[in-house]
Amino acid sequence: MALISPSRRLRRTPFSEGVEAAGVKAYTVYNRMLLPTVFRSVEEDYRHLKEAVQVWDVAVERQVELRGPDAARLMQMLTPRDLRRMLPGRCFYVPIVDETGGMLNDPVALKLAEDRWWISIADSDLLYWVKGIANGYRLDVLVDEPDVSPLAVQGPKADALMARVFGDAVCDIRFFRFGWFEFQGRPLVVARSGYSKQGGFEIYVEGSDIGMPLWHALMEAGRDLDVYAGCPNGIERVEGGLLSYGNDMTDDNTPHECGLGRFCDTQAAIGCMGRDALLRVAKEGPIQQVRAIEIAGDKVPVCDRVWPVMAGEKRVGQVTSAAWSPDFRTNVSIGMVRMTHWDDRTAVQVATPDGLRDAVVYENFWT
Ligand code: THG
Repeated sequence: MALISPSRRLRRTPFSEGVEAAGVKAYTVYNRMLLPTVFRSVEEDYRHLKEAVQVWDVAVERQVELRGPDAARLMQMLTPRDLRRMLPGRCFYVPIVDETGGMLNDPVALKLAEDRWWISIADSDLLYWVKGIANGYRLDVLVDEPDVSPLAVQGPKADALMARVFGDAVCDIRFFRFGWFEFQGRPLVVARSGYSKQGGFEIYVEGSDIGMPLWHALMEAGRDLDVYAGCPNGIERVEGGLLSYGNDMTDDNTPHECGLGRFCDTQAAIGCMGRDALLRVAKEGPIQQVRAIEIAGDKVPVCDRVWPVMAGEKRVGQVTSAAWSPDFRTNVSIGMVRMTHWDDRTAVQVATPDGLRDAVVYENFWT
């Protein structure tokens, strides 16, 4: 592919300088912002992520902030997950659905206070849907995109690195919870979360001006830990079954099709825009669902369009993300498979760009 022309529409991030100095080799575009995809090579980045610690510029995970007396009510209108027992200091993975029950986004929601929330979004323009609802229902809430940019610290040595910059107390943060920790006298939200299965943290950097100082502080402090710049890894996230909005699911899919039924309590989610539609479809159950699919043969090409999943002449699904896994010595992939073929270990074929390959459907991902 040719290069992408920079312009003001394609936003840089507070960490772009550090990303460039580390020798980023490729980007994708996410929420109209640059997201690194490769530093040394996808395979080298993968190995390093599993053995050391990486600092990720995930500023593309933009925040939609809800602030005001109706913030909690508005948040519940967006998702079929029951938020009534969610306490401040918690992160929740929340499917966001439209009035048909279709997925609009799959963000992490942070409850800062009863009247203040951040929705840390995947790649879709959620801000306008949320503003539309707030205004249409005349809610008493401000909705905007604050100057907050997540920086992720991921990998087995993440605790060691973070303790050196924020103090030992960061290690006490439990999974999907957050606390406030100071950097250069500024309180920042630090959560134990991130788009990998290797463990780690996300620092919600409030104020672009401290982006590079924090980047440098982490790189300095982690010299002997082999810290390096990294990014969400296309192999590791498929092994772990972490879904990518726009790739593995779209607004044509319900949360149940996406395997996100465990994050829905539709009956209890009173006010959710898609509640009636989801209650209707939940009665029947989904007819297709996300699955792990192992594709035989040597390394598959990049998956930049759907690959049909076939059972003989019949199309029974599609693969939407795929990669060669060095650890599992096979091609791992994520796809959507029809009910007739979604049982564990069902044999199918996948029509890749370089030909039909044998494949096996699994109910569980690799990690
Ligand atoms: N962190 C933050 N914002 C994000 C992402 C993130 N926004 C975009 C994108 N990632 C949203 N999608 C996901 C997908 C998966 C997870 C988080 C965000 C995730 N899932 C865990 C899992 O499936 O194992 C755990 C979910 C749970 O148990 O609650 O972490 O990564 N800030």
